[in-house]
Formats: sequence, C-alpha cells, structure tokens
Amino acid sequence: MPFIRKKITKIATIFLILVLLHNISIGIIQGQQITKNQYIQRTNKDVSYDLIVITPEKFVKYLIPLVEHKNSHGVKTKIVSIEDIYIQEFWNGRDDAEKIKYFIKDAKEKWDIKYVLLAGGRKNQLEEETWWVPVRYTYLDRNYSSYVERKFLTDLYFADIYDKNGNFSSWDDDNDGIFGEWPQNESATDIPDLYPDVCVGRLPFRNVFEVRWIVNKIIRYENGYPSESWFNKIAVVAGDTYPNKTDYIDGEVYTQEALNLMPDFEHIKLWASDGSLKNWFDIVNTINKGCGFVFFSGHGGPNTWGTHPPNDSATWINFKIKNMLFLINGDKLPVVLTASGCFISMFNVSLGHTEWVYFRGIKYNIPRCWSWTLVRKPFGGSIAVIGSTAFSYESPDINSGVGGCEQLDIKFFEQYGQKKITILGECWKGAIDSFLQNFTINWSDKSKTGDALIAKNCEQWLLIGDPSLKIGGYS
Ligand SMILES: [Ca+2]
Ligand SMILES: [Ca+2]
Ligand SMILES: [Ca+2]
Repeated sequence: MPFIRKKITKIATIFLILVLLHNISIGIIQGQQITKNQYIQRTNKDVSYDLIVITPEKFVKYLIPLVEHKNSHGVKTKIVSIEDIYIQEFWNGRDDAEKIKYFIKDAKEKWDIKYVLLAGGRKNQLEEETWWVPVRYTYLDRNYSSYVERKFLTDLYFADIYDKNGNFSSWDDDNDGIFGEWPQNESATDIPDLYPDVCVGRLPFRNVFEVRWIVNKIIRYENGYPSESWFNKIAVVAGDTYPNKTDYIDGEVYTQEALNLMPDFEHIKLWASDGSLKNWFDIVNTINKGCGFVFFSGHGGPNTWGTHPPNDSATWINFKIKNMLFLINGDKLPVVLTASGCFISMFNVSLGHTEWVYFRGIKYNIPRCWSWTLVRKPFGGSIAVIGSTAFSYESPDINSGVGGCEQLDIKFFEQYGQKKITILGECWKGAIDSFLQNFTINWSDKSKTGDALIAKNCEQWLLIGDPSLKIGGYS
C-alpha cells in the first residue's frame, strides 16, 4: 500500500508541475506575468459589447478616450490588446492574422459584437513589413503572374468569419497557406462566402501621435452638429474614366446614379464634361466649404486619384496627396467613397516599399497611401475613406453593372440614402451583402475577366475609419 500511495503522490506532483509549467509558459511566451486561468476570469464575464477595438498594448491608453466617448453614446465598447489576444488564442490559429480572426469569432459568440476596429497599421517605413495589427493578403490578381505581385490586402477576411454552413471560414480551403486563391485560367481553390458577419474598419496607425489626433477627430465629429448645413451636401467628382474603351462618360454616369439615391442632400457636381472639374483646386475648394460625402469615380494609385475630360485620354485631372496640403476644412469632415481608384487604399506602402508610384517613368516611394493620408490629416481631410487596396474593375456592361466596383459605391449610397442606415460599418457591410446578392459568383469560372473580379472587387473594398461611426454625428 505505501508503494501505491508513493506512486500516486509522484503522479500528482508531476501533474502539478505540468500544470504550473503550462500556465507559466503562456505568461512567459507573451512576456507577461499572466496565467491562462487569470485571463479566463478576466474575460468570461456575462456581458455584451457592440464594438471591440483591437490594438497593440502600446496604443491602448490613447484609445481609452474613444472607448469612454462610445460608451457615453450607448455603443458598448471594449479594447482588447493584440498581446491579450495572442494569449487567449494560444491554441487557435496558424498565424497572427488567423488568431485575430478566431478572437473576433469568439467575441461575436461571447459578447454579440457588431463592430470591430482594427487599430494599427505598419510599424515602420522600412521595406520589410511588420505590423501593429496583422493583415491578410489574398491571391486573386488577374494582371500579374508571380505570387508576390498577385497578393493584395483584404480586411474582409476579418469580417467574413463564417462560411455558408456557419463554420469558421479560413479562406484557405486547400490548406496550402495561400488565402483566397483563384489562380489565373483555373477555378477558385479557396471558396469563402465573402458575406461579412461583423462590420470591420481599420485605422492603420503607425504611432501614438496618429492615434491621438484621430481619436480626437472621431469624438469631435460624433459630438458635432449634424443639422449644420455643411453636412447635408454630397459632392461627386468624376469625368470620362475610359475615353476610348467606353462611349459614355463613365464616372459621371455612376456618380449621377449615386446622387439619385441621395435625394435629401444638396448635390454638388464636379464633372469634367461641364467644366466644373478643371483641376485639383476645384476639389479642395469644395471640401474646404464642407460636405457630408464625397464620391470620387475614376482611376487611382497609392498617391493619387485621377480622371479624364470626355474623349481625351491624354489629359489627366488629378487629386494627389500633395494637393491635400491645401485642405483646411477643420471639423467639416466628409465620408469619402472611391472603389474605382485602384491602389488608393494600399495601406502597406512605405518609404522602403517602391511599388506603383511613378514620376515621369521613375519609381519613387511614399510614406503612406492616399486614403490614409486623407483620414489622418490634422485640421481637415476626411473622417473615413472606403476605397480599394489593389486593381479594381469597372463593370464591362453598363446596363447590368455586373460585378463592377462602381456598384459597391452606389450600393453604399443606397444603404445610407434609401435604407436610412446611419452607421458607417453597417453601410459598408450592407453594400457588400447587396452586391453579392445581385451578382452571384461562379467559383468555377476560369475566364480572365469573369467572376473572379466580382470577388476581388469585394475583397479589396476597405473601410479606413471607425466602423461604429454615426454618420453625421449624434444629435
Ligand atoms: Ca489556399
Ligand atoms: Ca460569411
Ligand atoms: Ca468612357
């Protein structure tokens, strides 16, 4: 008997040591004195939240004023640090981005969240990418051959957490580490349903200064006075996107469709065809006077938006990052839409990252993309930009509009102007839902310009801004 007792004591001791090592290791791995049990105690409260803010520990204290502000308006908000997420999802997720996605799934199931703010972007300006909050690249480009060039950023990955059967959607069905894969001349190998299950927006902060001034911007905007006349205007900026390819003035047709959906707003047309859009100054002048929305329909790059006068492909009318210096619109901050501006929201650009920006044929580097520059601008700019992180594609058929990126913008205005949805992220989500319901994707399509582009237009349509933003502010 003493022998058996001795054996039980030995087994119990080993078990105790293993339990201790396990809990300590979780703490040590993350460099924090925290055990898994402590963590579960902290998070298993029987509560619900509307918004979770996901951010590195470093930014947390600067986001607390935003949380207090949101809670004061009845938007129940919780900040969760990336470091805490990595502890909680220690056993889940193959990489950092997938851990975040599992956490969002857990948060939806546990707290019934509606909105997720990814509050962090690239850490530095070097060529090598390191991120405050992880990103996901998908592989669905129809213009380039190598995988490196074919990948593009998508935050829809973090919003589309369930597949059509209600299971966790990895966006990597064949489990090869290549996400959202639809190779050229082949059927799709990964088939996500793309329908967002939560509303996701990103503020790609690089430093605490940006966090502080954008938190301040959002608070001032939401506490502002929506009845003020500046907000009740929508400006549209467009010309002939494709002078040779299509025989209509593309951007002007699409922006008119958006205006038709916004009857309660004063319409300001900056159109190349009637001379109301001659150059960038017309845009700066309009934004400086104040408007609730600006819809740009044309071309883009990380550094610029642009279009043409009718039937004149040689002439460009651009609105570049450098022109934003002249924006002095203060608190009169528009929500900006521009799905057709290719690469305009490519928030992975940096001074060490040379892709896609040219001056007279010479590549040069920019510290941040057009959309983020507009949102982060102090004393003006915009409150949010919804735009594309890669090549976006206009519909080849103007009558049906099948899958064209312009339809995403138009459906956004349908959400706001017709369905009276006033929360920014819900307009974003509703537009994607409606787009996907209208244009069914055949995932077996092998054509170069077919259904893959419908999927791509959705995946890259990124909200830079607070998804819980009350458009026009609280009265
Ligand atoms: Ca795959
Ligand atoms: Ca889904
Ligand atoms: Ca045209």
